[in-house]
Amino acid sequence: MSLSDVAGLVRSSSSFLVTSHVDLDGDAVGSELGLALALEGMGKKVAVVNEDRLPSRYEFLPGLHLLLEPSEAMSDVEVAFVLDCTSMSRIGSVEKILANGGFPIVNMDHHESNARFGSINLVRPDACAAAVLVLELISELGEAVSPDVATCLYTAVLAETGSFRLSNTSREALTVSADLVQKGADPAAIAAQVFGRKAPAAVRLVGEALRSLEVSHNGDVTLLCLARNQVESSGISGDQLEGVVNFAMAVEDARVAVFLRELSDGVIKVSLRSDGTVDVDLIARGFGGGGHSNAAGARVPGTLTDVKGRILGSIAEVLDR
Ligand SMILES: [Mn+2]
Repeated sequence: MSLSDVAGLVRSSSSFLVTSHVDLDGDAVGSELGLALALEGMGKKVAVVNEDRLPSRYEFLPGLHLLLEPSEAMSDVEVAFVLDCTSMSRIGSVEKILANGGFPIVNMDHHESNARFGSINLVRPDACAAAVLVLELISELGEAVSPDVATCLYTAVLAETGSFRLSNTSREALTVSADLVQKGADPAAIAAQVFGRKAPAAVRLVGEALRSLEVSHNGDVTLLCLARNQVESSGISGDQLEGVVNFAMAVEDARVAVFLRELSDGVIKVSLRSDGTVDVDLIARGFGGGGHSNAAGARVPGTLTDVKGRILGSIAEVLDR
């Protein structure tokens, strides 16, 4: 099945559900809202449904009126789109809606490790972001890209390329971004929203994370962590900590950077980055997570100390190979 088959399915259907992975990031949110707004613009009924709440830094995006709670998801879905998501289990609780729905699932993703779980799978690992696939579908449909859609998709590319710094900052990432600016995305305004909206308590909490820095394995591995009580006493929501792992990756000579955050249910959220010489997707998959070779994550049950030991052990195994 190809892009034109998906376009045909869109034309012949009228009610859509759009979802993505848990631990919503910029590519997930931007791709979802961009696609949903484009479908709405075609006169379609569409809802964006996620397990997670929208991270506050993305509350500026257009299309928030299309977000529904999983409990509010409509019963007349004809087609579901799963964007930027490697497997059904990464969808979280929304998986139940899809598993029992009886409607086709269009899996649009750019992760190498994508499990091809959809009725239709459009997976292109060399795409810098899932948003690029959304843009290709809109173009296949012959629809114009509105300034609102351009804003969502540009935000996705900006976030997914780490502000055009990561190894997925391809020629395509830049040409697509230039095209989206042409269509109405405002780079400075978007960057200010995505990177400049932290509460003072969140900045102090990032400071606590930075003070926890540990460097090991002869400087190859850097690690930051935050315990549950640190996050809870700060009173800020964990989504304001997106990107903290990049501070660990900024340490000179670091090959693998780790950020561990203890969630309220005793699960540790693990974020991994690499300089490109180590495949952190492989490491994350060993803990039930996944991602890309240079940026991946997992949610691991256990105490901070226990999970830290296991993650560092797994990284050491790869480095010593
Ligand atoms: Mn992505």
